[in-house]
Amino acid sequence: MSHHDERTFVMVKPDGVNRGLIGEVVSRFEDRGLQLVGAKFMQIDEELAHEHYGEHADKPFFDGLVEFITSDPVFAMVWEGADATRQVRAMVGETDPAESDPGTIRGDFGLDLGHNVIHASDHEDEGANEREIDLFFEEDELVDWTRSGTTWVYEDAE
Ligand code: IDP
Ligand code: MG
Repeated sequence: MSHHDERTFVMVKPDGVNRGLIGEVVSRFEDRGLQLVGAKFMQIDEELAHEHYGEHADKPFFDGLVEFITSDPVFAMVWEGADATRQVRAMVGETDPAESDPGTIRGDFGLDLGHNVIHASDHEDEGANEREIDLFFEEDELVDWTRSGTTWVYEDAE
């Protein structure tokens, strides 16, 4: 393992999928130099939605959030790279697209808190990345590999 191997969970939500933003989102992380190690186009069921968003179970928006996230397919991904969880969150923007800077994914593609295009593991929630990866992916669905371009991303790459 090197410090380039941090993994984080990312998901294009049903609004992003319906708006045709899967490719755009994937491109941004690829362009940054992060490496894809897993991806799955899937529909989230009620049980998985409750587990994934369990921390929000007592919030007034919870039922609507579960209904939204189960309403249509999502594109779930695992991205790997140095400081991946924090870097991806910075690229995603604030929870509310209206408060997100232009240049971030939510700041470029969203206007509404309830439809904010993308989910990414919270870097301030210790272990959220591993927990969410385990929830959505089996071990054998993640690929150990090194993208050839990655050797040019890091000065100390082997
Ligand atoms: P995050 O996605 O930026 O980590 P969280 O606070 O973890 O934001 O909330 C999870 C998701 O719940 C948000 O991405 C958004 O889809 C939804 N959400 C959060 N707060 C609200 C709200 O006040 N109204 C409606 N939906 C909300
Ligand atoms: Mg969160």
